[in-house]
Amino acid sequence: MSFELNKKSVFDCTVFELPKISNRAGNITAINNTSELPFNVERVYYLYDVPSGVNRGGHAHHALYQYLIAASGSFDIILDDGINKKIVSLNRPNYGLLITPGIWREIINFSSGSICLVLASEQYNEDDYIRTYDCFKKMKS
Ligand code: T46
Repeated sequence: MSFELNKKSVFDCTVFELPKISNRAGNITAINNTSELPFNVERVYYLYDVPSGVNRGGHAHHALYQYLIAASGSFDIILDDGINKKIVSLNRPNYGLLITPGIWREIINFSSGSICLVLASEQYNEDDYIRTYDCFKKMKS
């Protein structure tokens, strides 16, 4: 594991606002590679129809950067770097959370009908996942 991954902390994971274009017909938010996001988007996916009380995530990534948006409704993200934890709430479509590699995350408290839109820096690769907390703690030590 690289020193870079080891030193990533929850404080590197920030919420930032996206531009919003408003008129009488509503709002548009556009996301352009590299101008709004600090990575190139290689994949887009979204979580929806999450049953009440169910959590998602529960893993970390070796290399993946992701930007999470509550495209509809709301949810909370618990971030954990092995030392510090923080909870972020997302509930507006023009705000998103950047999650760096090397951060354990759980997504909880999905509101009814919520949609978690995710922009990711890599295509899906199971080898990039750290799926057990024990492995995660070893990698961070
Ligand atoms: C993350 C949170 C926010 C694919 O085939 N392609 C994909 O792009 C993704 C994301 C998943 N899958 C498959 C892999 C599993 O068989 O879908 C199944 C469920 O995936 P997972 O358990 O990883 O789903 P979540 O919601 O727990 O986690 C996902 C992302 O994997 C993860 O990176 O941060 O959403």
